[in-house]
Amino acid sequence: MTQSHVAVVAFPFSSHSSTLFSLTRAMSSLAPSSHFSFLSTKSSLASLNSQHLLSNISLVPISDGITSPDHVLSHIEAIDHVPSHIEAIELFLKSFKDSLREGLKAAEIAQGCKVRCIVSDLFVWLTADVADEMAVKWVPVRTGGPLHFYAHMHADLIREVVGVGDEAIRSYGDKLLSFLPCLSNHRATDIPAGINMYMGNPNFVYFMIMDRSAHRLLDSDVVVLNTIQGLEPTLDSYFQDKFSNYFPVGPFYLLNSSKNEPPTDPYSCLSWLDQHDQATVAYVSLGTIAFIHPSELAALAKGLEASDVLFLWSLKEEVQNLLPSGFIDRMNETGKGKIVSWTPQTSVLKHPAVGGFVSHCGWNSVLESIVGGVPLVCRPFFADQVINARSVSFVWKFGVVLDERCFTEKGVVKAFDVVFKTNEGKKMREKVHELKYMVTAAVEENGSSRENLKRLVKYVCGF
Ligand code: U2F
Repeated sequence: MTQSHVAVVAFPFSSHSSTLFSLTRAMSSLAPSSHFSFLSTKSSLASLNSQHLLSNISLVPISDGITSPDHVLSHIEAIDHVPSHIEAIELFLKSFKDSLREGLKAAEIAQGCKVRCIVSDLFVWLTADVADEMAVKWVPVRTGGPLHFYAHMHADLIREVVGVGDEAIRSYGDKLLSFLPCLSNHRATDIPAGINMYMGNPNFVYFMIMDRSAHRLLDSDVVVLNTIQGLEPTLDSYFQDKFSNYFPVGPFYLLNSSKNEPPTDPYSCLSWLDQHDQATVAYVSLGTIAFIHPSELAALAKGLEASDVLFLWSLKEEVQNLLPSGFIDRMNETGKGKIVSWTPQTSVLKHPAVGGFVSHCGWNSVLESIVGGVPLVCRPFFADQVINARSVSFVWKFGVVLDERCFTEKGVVKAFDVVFKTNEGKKMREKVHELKYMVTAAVEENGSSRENLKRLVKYVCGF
């Protein structure tokens, strides 16, 4: 008989749902007599690696907010290069509460058991209202970089001290934000653009999500983070003081026993890497949603070709079509680089041939780079990526940020020279190895993330 029924609610865009699914699997394997209903949109559920589905997890579809089957997302073919998912997010959020109520009802009927607790991605902060209606606990989970949320939780103070708008940011210059202990190594230009309303439209849906969810989090006494105790000690102290139930249980993807299963590698990336010497290949991936302008894409391609470092590039097929003509063929013929639409990234980063990672600094990629012991070349785009890139280069010192934070041919060659050929690069490798030991120890038996996971399971399942 099911002891308790826990609902887990995903944000169905980018890597958010698969990250939360990793945590769900880890919780469910510690609580075999509890049931976990994982709620997300149909397409997001279909993208999960559900061969790992345990018998006490069920997948529950909720609406994506698209009411007519003929609805075509207007940005999909956008010539102004607005990412296609923005309108999809707006539609999803519009009907979210109703969809969630329906999904929860269906889950309760299917299990014959009331939901006792709702764990949700912080990005679907509206879940908290539904949990209140049902008089059950809401347990918010931050899948991305926690420091970024700390900044949003202090948005009013940052606006007051730094000011608002591009000019305010410029005149604050390179001064460190020492008025906030956890951001005392960061500058005004590192904080999320939505806070100071610079760089574009303040109504951008991501800014709204961060703002609302940070406010909602301030009212909560519980938070789950995809981080490791000790990685950012000042931040640990803040969260520990602020939340009576603080659960740093990352990296989520390392909590599951299936880590020993062979990776899915449809493009034979690992055997390609096997042919190369230690630390001679740069791995390039800009995550699941960052959009790169074609002119910058061409600059990156030129830089990769001009440098004498080999490369493996994960690049979606539709974006491969935007590469300069002849580039892919030349790289294949010369063996200089391999371009594929998907890689088993966590295994790639652990391969000895990989000596550097060109990344947008999405939080999962940062954690996976640490676990692989690989220095980063950072080209952050938005959200937490800018703050993460600063932490990587200035606080943890295992990477470089590209000049002007964007790709140029010269910039790529210069960054590769530093990471692959200099003493500075060697030091970065040593630094990232120190972090790697801390992070991997946390998920070992008795490690901090393992122990915190046990506490979390007790908290959500109520035993
Ligand atoms: C959003 O980030 P992204 O999904 O764009 O990027 P990551 O957090 O780095 O996650 C990408 C995941 O996809 C995997 C990779 C990561 O786990 O291993 N992957 C892969 O397996 N193979 C590939 O060829 C390419 C990727 C957001 F944009 C960020 O700002 C946030 O930090 C992040 C987390 O919430 O979500």
